[in-house]
Amino acid sequence: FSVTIKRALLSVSDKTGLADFARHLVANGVELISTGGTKKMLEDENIPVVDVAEVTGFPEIMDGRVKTLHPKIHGGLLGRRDSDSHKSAMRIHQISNIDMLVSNLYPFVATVKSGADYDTVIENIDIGGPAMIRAAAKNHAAVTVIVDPDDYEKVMEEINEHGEVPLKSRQRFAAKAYARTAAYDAAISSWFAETLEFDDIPYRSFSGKLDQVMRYGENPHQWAAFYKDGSDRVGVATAEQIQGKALSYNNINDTDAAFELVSEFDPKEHAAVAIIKHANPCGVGLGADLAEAYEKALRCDPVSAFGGIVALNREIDADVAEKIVEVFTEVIIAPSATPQALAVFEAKKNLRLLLTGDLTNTKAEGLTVKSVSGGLLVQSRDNKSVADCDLNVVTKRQPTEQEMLDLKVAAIVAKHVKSNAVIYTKDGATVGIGAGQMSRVDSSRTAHRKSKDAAKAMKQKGALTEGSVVASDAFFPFADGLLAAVDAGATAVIQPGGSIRDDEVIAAADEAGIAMVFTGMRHFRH
Ligand code: 93A
Repeated sequence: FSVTIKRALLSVSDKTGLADFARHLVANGVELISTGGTKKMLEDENIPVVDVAEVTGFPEIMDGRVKTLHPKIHGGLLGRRDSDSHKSAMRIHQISNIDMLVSNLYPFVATVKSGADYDTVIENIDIGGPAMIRAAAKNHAAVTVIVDPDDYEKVMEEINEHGEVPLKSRQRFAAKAYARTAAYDAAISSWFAETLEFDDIPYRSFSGKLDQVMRYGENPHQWAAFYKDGSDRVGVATAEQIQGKALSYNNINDTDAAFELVSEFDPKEHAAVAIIKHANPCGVGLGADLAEAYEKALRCDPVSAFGGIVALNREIDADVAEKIVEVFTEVIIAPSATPQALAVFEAKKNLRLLLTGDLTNTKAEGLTVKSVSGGLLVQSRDNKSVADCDLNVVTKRQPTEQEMLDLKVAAIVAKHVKSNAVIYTKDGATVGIGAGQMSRVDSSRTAHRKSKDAAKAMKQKGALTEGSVVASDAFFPFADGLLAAVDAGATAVIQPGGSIRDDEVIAAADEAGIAMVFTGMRHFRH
């Protein structure tokens, strides 16, 4: 049978590009049918169109809740062109074929985002649109379904070239259509769950829109793609890339980690810079300005900083830009950059620069998803920090004011380091980072050893950790982890507390004459 398009139904909320597309269809002899708003818009453009009510013989009722939900529409979309019984049913009931459906849905997500009230959100659940889209997609053997204005161009080209839309394209559009209705329903279901705090909905879906397919994943033999979930949370997904090659899978992962970390520091209080490798910081520095903060961050582990990702919490100026380009850097991310800083980066063609306009909201709610064999692990994101804790000094010695500041910085950095995380800080900068070791003592020792290397690189004796303070992402199960920190030269410790051997650990701290603060909040990160 022929799949020449004779009749098309157009019913869209997003009317972008529709007039040109409709004109093209009319020029190719297609009859158009439309619902109220779409019809009005086409008529305003002088495009001939038939009212859907004329086709159904039934008016739009209930404020438009029922407009296309009718056998004349659904029969026209679903009838098999190769079935005598279908053809006979169509004849008997005076149903005509609809060969193309162009539909996009009531803007449910945008309505939620706009902060609309409950009733308005409910009214923006589209019923007729998804029903038609699913029907047309099922009958892709004969029907073309278009849910995305970005596809109009391709369809026009195909009609020009073949006089029809080829089967392969109709199949592709059908796949896209079901992905669209699935994502739409997922958004509705999530909204109910979030708004009404139903946390036991048996099927919870997570959906995103394909943004880019990468050359490869974490390794060259792995396929990878970036799907954006449409949330307006500022970050790597919303950033504008000013220069450099496309971001790789690892770049996106690391850049996200970097920006989440610097966003913890209020730019009005401190300039903050984080240098990230393999999603762990290899240096974090605070300063009066970014240049100072960068120098302090770099000092912690200049060897690892090579090929790293640099995140900054203020507008990048030329001073810090000059310093960053001295070290081979993969990606830079910041809220903004001065024209002078942009000029410095421009000379480094391969350097990827991302500007976000703002810091990310570290307090935002949201979910993190991780796949395991046979399922997905889902949890609310870790949106708390040391700032939310009641701090409790458990030792005889109180931390000094400077120690307290550094303890808080260390605790914030520890939240962003893979467990077991042990972080030494001094004068508003990390001086030793122990990440991802299976034992806390090992993390403590690794940080100490690396800090000796860093001291050597600066032609200093000993280790940078001498006279520092230390944070641990989880409690010290035994005194040995704490003693390793004392051994590295720490004078104060911050940790969640809560071990059954807390007394032992506190006694060891008192004996060593150091101060210890309990936060009551663990920050595992795996
Ligand atoms: O309210 S609905 O769920 N009931 C329907 O029967 C129906 N038919 C199409 N929504 C329905 N639509 C939707 O109306 C389409 O999906 C589209 O988003 C919108 C287009 O309406 P208008 O042409 O009046 O702007």
